[in-house]
Amino acid sequence: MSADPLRLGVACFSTFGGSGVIASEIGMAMARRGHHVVFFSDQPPARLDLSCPGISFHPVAALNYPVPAQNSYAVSLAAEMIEVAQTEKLDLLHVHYAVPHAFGAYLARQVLGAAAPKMLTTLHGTDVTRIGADPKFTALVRFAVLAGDGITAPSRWLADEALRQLDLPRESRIEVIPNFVDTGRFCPADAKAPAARRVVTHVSNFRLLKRVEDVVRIFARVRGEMPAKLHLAGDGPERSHVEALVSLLGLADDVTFFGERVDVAKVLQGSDVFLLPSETESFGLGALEAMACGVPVVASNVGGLPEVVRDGETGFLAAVGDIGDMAKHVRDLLADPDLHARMSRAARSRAEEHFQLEPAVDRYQAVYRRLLGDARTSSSTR
Ligand code: GMT
Repeated sequence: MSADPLRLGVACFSTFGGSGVIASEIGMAMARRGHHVVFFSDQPPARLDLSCPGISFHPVAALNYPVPAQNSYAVSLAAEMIEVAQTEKLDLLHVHYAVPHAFGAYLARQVLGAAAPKMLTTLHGTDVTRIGADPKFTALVRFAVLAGDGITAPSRWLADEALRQLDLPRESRIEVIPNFVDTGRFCPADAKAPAARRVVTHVSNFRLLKRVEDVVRIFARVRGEMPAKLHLAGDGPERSHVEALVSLLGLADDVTFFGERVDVAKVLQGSDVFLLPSETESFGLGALEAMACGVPVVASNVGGLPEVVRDGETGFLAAVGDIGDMAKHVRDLLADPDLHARMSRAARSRAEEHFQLEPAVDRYQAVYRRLLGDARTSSSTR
């Protein structure tokens, strides 16, 4: 139990995506340390355990008025934050993904005035690389990000990209706290369990930038040369196109769609290679979770992925859209047990050595304390 518990408000997406996972894991770890953590979202985030003591959830209700209701999430979030900040005496709002969460927190703080909680914004990726990069939104995103007391990013690449895309002042401090994984839960399959047999896996929110059709085309090339299975977990706007491509290529018997309601660790433990051919990725949490399960990764050489996957060591990186090169790497891994075993061990070791959950939470806790002007270090509250 912490000697001096913090009272935190966390805003994040509830959808199947890394930012909601990271927000949930930090919040639950802080609650286990004795802090009080309130979550704000449209519904409980997928991996948030509401039975965890110290966690509470406040749904962000849509405006109960028909005309402006559609795009009112930031306003509804602000209203919820204002009420809860007062009743729960929140010390700090930690918003994950700038749009719309930083807007909501900014509005709430304006209303609360001097009594407002501090504000930390964690950038996650497309909030900068897509929305922030849209000239129509750049000034707005820049304003909301700078309106808080601190900024973090999960990779050096995204921090640099935010400084550039949002044209942040040179003195802006974006602290890089790499994403992390619970290596107890995400671990290699039990040696006694049946070994995966040439199973290629992809997990994502099936957005266009994930290039899930590339996953299917890469798999088709591999499948043309050896028996193999493709496991797809997650859901999103591209799912129906992907299903159509699977049928068109005659792969339906070898492809399984698990959807979102799935134990991701179990899916990863039943696979041999993880594929992430994205167009952009600030970090690639799915790749890290695969590595923690001892699954080598074949991914695009973009964004923050090289900070996660070591090319030629824990998997392979290839140019975006180079289906041939990625298929070759997948085939090599499936056909060469020694190469696979070596990369599997290296992947697990890298996750254990560089991306553990508790040290990352220590760093977030230290940022919270710093923003609150608290001289006590995070170690005094462990
Ligand atoms: O844009 C997405 O793919 C979803 C987004 C999210 O909200 O989870 O993912 C971003 O944040 C993750 C957690 O930090 C990162 O692992 C993903 O790489 C990042 N996605 C992109 O940059 C495209």
